[in-house]
Amino acid sequence: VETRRSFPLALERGEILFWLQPQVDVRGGRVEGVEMLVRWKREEGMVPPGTFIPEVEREPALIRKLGCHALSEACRLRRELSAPLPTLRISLNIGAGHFLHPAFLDDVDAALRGETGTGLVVEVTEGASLESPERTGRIREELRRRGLELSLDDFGTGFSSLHHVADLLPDEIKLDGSFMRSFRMRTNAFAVVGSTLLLTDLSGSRLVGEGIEHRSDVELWLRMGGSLVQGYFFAKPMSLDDFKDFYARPL
Ligand code: G
Ligand code: G
Ligand code: MN
Ligand code: NA
Repeated sequence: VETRRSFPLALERGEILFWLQPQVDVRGGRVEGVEMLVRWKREEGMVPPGTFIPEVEREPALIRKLGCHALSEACRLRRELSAPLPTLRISLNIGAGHFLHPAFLDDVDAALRGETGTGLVVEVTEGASLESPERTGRIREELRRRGLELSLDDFGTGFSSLHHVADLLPDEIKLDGSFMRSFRMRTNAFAVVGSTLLLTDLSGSRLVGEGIEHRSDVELWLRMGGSLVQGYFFAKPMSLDDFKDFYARPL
């Protein structure tokens, strides 16, 4: 009830902003992209999304508002970073309730304002894409027509079958961070990651490893044949100013 009333006001007041977490190509040794992660800037400090996103996601009007805000901020960020980093990918999270909303593509167009969507990546959870595979496939086509890419987030935590991935052919898959944790405990995660890498390689998409926290995670990822990672080992989500410093420094 608190969030339901205060979130729209927070949006109007400009208290909802995005921090950026770099996505690194550990093979090439460079920053390839950033994921925008929402923060609520209150007088008391930054509120992490865990405390309000679940409530926002339960309210279709709110998750759509947040998604529209993310889309327009992504376009703004792309303009701001286009000179120093013309090939940087900018990823944003779209909640299931917005992604499957009949007006989602209109919202994308409103944010693009006639520009191409090249460089923008829409992340949707594996679960959301499974709710409606046909619709997800159609949206993916429409996004692609506009130059945007589709990424399946939190991959491996749901019950998505390989059929689903083969039908959908997302541009990117983000392997959930829990695989990194089980990697460290030497379970069969190794086999799962290896086959997911093969799957993405053969289908011409990218696999991003999440939750990379240690140097040994990077080494493991490289040994498996992976290249793209995101995680605390390289950087936590940060402000735009901090990100500009981050990419100016060698990795
Ligand atoms: O940034 P953090 O690690 O605290 O994010 C926690 C959760 O909130 C993650 O599951 C992430 O996907 C979700 N999240 C972060 N930013 C956004 C956003 O802009 N929109 C939506 N819908 N979810 C987000
Ligand atoms: O969108 P998604 O659900 O993937 O959100 C990513 C979440 O994971 C964010 O809340 C982000 O802050 C968090 N995160 C990013 N890197 C790491 C990491 O290396 N370890 C852990 N535990 N969390 C991470
Ligand atoms: Mn994400
Ligand atoms: Na994830």
